[in-house]
Amino acid sequence: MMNLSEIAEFVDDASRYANAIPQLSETGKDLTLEQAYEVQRLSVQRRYDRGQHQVGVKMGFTSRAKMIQMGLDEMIWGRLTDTMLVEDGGEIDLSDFVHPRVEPEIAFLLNKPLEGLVSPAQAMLAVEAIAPALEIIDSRYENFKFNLPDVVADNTSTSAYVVGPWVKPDIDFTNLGMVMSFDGRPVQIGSSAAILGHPLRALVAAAKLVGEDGGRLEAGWTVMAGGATAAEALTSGVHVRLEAQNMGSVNFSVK
Ligand code: 0L1
Ligand code: MG
Repeated sequence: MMNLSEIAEFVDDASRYANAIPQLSETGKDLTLEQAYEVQRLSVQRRYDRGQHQVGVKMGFTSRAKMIQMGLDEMIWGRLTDTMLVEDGGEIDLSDFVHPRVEPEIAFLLNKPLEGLVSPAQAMLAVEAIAPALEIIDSRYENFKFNLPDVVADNTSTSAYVVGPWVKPDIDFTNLGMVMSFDGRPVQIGSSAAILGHPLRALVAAAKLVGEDGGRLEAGWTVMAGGATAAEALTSGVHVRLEAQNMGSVNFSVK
């Protein structure tokens, strides 16, 4: 059995070099959820050691659609670093990924820290802006298959994200239509309400889960609320666009 640092190196290398690896839980590396978060911390520390820095967190499994697609039903979180951000309208290269998928999300930009148990109203006071966003998830596990500790150890499949224009959070974003298109053809249609009934709940949950881990959400950070619909596999040459009602759009292309 490898120790937690060795497992962290194993998942970090898989992400760094875009290599598929066998599921930890299927190869004698069964972790508790607590150990899995420690592996995540150690593996992202390896990114920091290479000069990256944390710019936020992402929530996972905050919608029924995502839970059903992956067969898991507990909320999880992962760490976003600066090099994961792809500019709006930018391009990604498939060879940097194992088997990437994309999903429509809402992003929050914070203007003050949030820590532990906060009310939705308190969370809202820390929101500088919101934006339509796309998360590119890329489980490093073969066949995109994992159990909860596996995916947590793998930084919850985070690999890249694209954020559209930030808008003031003074619009009602409880139930806004979200249409994700590939080459102009809608592939996923949903609503911001699919995210825990209101995306702000994902921010409240992020403050709680990160707080339980001994940390806090920092001013200036981006918090990704989680996929509102199932994710779609990316293929070479595709142009992806998310149009979010009253919020604007965000797009990128695959080389
Ligand atoms: O937004 C999400 O729900 C992402 C979950 C991450 C796990 C995955 O689906 O690979
Ligand atoms: Mg996501």
